[in-house]
Amino acid sequence: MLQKPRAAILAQLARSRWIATDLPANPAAAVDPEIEVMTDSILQGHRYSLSKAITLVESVLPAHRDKSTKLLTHVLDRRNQLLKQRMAVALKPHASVSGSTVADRHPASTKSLRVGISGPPGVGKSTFIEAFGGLLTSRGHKVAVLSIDPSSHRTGGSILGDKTRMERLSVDPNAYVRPSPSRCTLGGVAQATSEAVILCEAAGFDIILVETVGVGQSEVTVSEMVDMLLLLVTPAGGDELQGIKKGIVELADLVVVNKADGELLSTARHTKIEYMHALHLLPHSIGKWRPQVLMCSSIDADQSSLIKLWDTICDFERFNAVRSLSLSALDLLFFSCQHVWEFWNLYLL
Ligand SMILES: Nc1nc2c(ncn2[C@@H]2O[C@H](COP(=O)(O)OP(=O)(O)OP(=O)(O)O)[C@@H](O)[C@H]2O)c(=O)[nH]1
Ligand SMILES: [Mg+2]
Repeated sequence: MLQKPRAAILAQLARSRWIATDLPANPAAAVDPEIEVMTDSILQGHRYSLSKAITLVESVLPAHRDKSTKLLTHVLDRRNQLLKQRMAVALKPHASVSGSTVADRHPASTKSLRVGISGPPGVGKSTFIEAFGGLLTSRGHKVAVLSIDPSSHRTGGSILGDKTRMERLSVDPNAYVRPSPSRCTLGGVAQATSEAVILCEAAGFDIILVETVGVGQSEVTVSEMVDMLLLLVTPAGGDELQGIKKGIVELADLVVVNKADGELLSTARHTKIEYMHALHLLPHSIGKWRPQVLMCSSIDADQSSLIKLWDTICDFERFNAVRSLSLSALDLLFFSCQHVWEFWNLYLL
């Protein structure tokens, strides 16, 4: 069970960023010098403090739970202040582009994109993240990689495997790779991962990649904490498609047929068409993003498929930005109509 303040923090921050400014201030957290120092260090992007903080939120010791709740609250408070300052600067007429305030230059005052990467074991998630993460850091992004693998306590080899498959990203100064927490339950792992996401954002990582093994329930959990869910599938015939749970495909914003290279390229093309047909049969709400199917190779040197994938992710972001703007405008219109109607009822009828 989540403790109440912790649950409140997570509920508010599961998807949003700076909206959680109304969180009740926690004076205890503000006066704890250790929390203060740690928060400062995280906000300045120091990865040692970030790792220490993630270890703290992963801990199940009661004393650590209390401390990590204080830390999360304080980190959120401070980050929200920085974001507010940044917004204020941006809204000022003739705001300077170079940025003169602390918030303007602060790594924690940028908006982040959370992408969940899921798929069956062996589909190539880690290899994909290594290649895709490298592409993003080369374009000036700061990328954090977190993984949810509730099976790792059984197999025991997954943590080492991921580290060796993300060799370059692990030593990239603009990337941060965090192996799976070793808790046994999916709920426990997911909670620690949500909190780790918050801490990585505070440390200035603007793209958070959350890797999960395709075991069904973990996709549902991950899809609730990310902006976009990417489902990696292997180039295989219809049998494979039958085997993948319908629910997982329904959750995906992008289906990516991985390993589309060499001898597998033509199979990948067929698989792509099969998934396009399958997605076409799923119900689709008007005004919502229609999931797309792409092919990709994580080992191709030219990276063109990864670049196309990134462009599609950007399209998705733009689509959702426009959608939320239109929804806000509709809300406003509805609100005004309601008031006109009340006024009409009260005074004119
Ligand atoms: N040809 C080809 N092979 C790939 C590609 N991506 C990954 N592989 C290979 O697929 C195998 C599995 O890759 P991983 O990245 O470990 O897969 P994973 O999904 O992370 O595996 P788990 O973490 O164990 O679930 C490795 O042998 C990779 O070399 C690709 O784009 N093309
Ligand atoms: Mg992996």
